Amino acid sequence: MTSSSQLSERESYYSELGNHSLAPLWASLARLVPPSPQPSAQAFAWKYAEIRQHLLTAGNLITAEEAERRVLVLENPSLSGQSRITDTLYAGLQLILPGEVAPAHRHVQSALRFAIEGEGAYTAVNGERVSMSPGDFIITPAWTWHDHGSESSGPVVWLDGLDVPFIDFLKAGFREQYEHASQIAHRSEGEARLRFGSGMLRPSDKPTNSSPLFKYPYDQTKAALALISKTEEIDAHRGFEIRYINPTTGGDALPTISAGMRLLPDGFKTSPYRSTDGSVIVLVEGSLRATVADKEITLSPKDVLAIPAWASVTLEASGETVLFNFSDAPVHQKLGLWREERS
Ligand code: 1HN
Repeated sequence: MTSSSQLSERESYYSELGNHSLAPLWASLARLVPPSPQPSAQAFAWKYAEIRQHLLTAGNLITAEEAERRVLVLENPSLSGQSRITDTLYAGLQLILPGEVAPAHRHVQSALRFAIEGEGAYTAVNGERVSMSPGDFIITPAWTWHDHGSESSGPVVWLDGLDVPFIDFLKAGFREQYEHASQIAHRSEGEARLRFGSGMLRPSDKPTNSSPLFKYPYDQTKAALALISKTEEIDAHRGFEIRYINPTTGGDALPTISAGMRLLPDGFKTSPYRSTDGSVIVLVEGSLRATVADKEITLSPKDVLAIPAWASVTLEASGETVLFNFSDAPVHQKLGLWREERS
């Protein structure tokens, strides 16, 4: 037993240590090296019907040009002020209005876009414009110039997912503004698809960190999932699932973020699943009842769900349900840290 006089002696010793920039490891060892992952993020859902009106208000208050990016950050309530949806990922919803341009820049953070609402907007990546339609998955690899614009007649919204917290942790951030608002298009739309989307590479093509095929259209994703769901056996914990890959490596489209689409048949309920990567779901079609750790959440199309690291997940579909998801799994995998548990 430690006596109260010993305890108070220790307390004054600790505060004296603090004056010399020293700290006792034994006071923080259990927190530093937990027996299992202890994310700060909580399971949380954003209802699109509620966010949409706030986004449109932003559209009345500030232009895309002035904001540079007119985005409402999906900030996990347990990480308030930190611009994170999970402990390690950034996500936000971006609005662009007819005729607007979000000016060109580049940065070392990798980004994904998942198109949510509206037709007629485009993003340009390294001189090639691609149009965005709901369900399309588009990437902006690290250090590629990118700007967005809209020739639509209404609002266009997409979700941005970035590895911002990782770059912040590493203090490795660089960023540059382009000399004009929009990039000069020096490739025609579809060039990346022709070069890298047909299962062919030139002998001189080297593996790249990020996918050179930067747009993955929803109609193709949907067709692939439909075929798989008719011909393959369903995974009891995940449903039918595809992942967006980098055709030069077979790995994930981005070096830090894995993304894919899943299909759950009407009435299908997944068995409990958890993994060390924190993840985000955007419901595309159908309806989901999700249980994440001990929280029950119902999702409608366009709603966004944050799933903390190592939280147990079950999903129950009403109607044929399609969901987009992304996570920081590639970082775990490259460091040999990734674990999953199927129960
Ligand atoms: C960014 O460059 C975009 O290009 C969106 O649309 C969101 C969040 C953090 C840092 C950079 C964009 C971003 C971002």
